[in-house]
Amino acid sequence: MSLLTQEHELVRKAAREFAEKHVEPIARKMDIENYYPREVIREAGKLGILTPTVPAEYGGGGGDLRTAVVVLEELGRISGGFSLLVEAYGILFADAVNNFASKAQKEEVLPKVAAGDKIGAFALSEPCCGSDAAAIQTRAEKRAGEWVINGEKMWITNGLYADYYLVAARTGRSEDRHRAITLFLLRRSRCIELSPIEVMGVRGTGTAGIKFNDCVVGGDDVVGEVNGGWKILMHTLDVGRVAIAGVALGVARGAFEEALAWARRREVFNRKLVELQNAQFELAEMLAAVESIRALTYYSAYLYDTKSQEFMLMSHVTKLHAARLAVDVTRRAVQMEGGFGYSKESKAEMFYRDAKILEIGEGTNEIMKYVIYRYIEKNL
Ligand code: COS
Repeated sequence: MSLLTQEHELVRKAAREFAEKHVEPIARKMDIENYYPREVIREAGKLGILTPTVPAEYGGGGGDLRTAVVVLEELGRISGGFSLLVEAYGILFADAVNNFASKAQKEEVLPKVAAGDKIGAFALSEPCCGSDAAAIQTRAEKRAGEWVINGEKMWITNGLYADYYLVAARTGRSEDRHRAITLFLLRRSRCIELSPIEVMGVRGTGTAGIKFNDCVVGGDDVVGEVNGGWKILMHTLDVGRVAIAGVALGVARGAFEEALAWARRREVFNRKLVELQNAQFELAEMLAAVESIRALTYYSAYLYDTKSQEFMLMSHVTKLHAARLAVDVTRRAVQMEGGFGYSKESKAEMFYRDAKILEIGEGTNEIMKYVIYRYIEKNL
């Protein structure tokens, strides 16, 4: 049984063409100059690629999670940075808004974000707390019927350029941890102070530190319910973890293709590199890893699309393995290319750096194991 339909394959074709035509020319510029591809984002918007799961009535791709994974795989094969940018944009921000925001909020935000005219960012992590999300300190206080937000966020993808932020803030006591967190839709304004963060890989993604200085929003800017933000965060991260596996799949595939092309053209000891059994075994290891990521990722996306109870566990199993395997495949690709692989001329070098964040972002490997162990404790 194939987990992908003909429709998914059509999306793949369109995403691949888009990636080769529009992303390939700017992939290195993103990486080397930390260039944020504002124009290519607009181009992606025209095809529904930015927000694969947002309904077509809002200008999104109208697909399911498998559709999103197909898109992220194809983008990641060309640029880990562009794929991650779209993941944070289309899943963490737009899919969350689509799933949990009010009709009025969706009507305001989604058409512009889906088109790439306005940028959306998901703002959860803070300088104090990444893994321990229930400890966040950004605070929203009710004053005269409005909410006033103060605090600081960190590592926010697309944060530098966003017009809309989905902000997690504390709306009760710190001791109440995850039961006192609310999500707000915050529009870009002068109360927001942004600072760029230089990162090792997935560069050109507009990663920012953000300070909120008395940002005022109305009661109708609450997304979901007051003190009900945690459920939205966890659901969004569960989905995001499979989407990240889609990025990992693309990056690993891209690195494998690089290594294969290199081994076929490189001459060593009067032979092509690919004729040496070590190179053949390495390529076999890489493809085996790529196909393992593929199987896990599409299976988990299918579990979500079919509302299976197994989804939550499998999203964590998948993210854990996909991220590790992507680091392994990209490391092998660099090794196969030798000195060239270590140079800035090589795409394998970029993929290797791009892969590392996948073991950290949207839940570290350790958090994946924490959640999996909680499952064992409760169910087995
Ligand atoms: N999906 C759905 N629900 C989840 C969940 C998940 N993945 N993980 C935890 N929960 C639920 C628990 O079932 C529990 O629910 P109840 O209050 O109904 O019992 C609640 O959330 C609190 O869970 P727990 O007691 O395990 O909370 P902890 O604070 O110990 O742990 C973790 C929460 C570590 C799982 C959470 O903070 C987390 O995911 N951290 C990583 C954050 C992250 O990925 N940041 C990166 C953002 S990059 S965009």
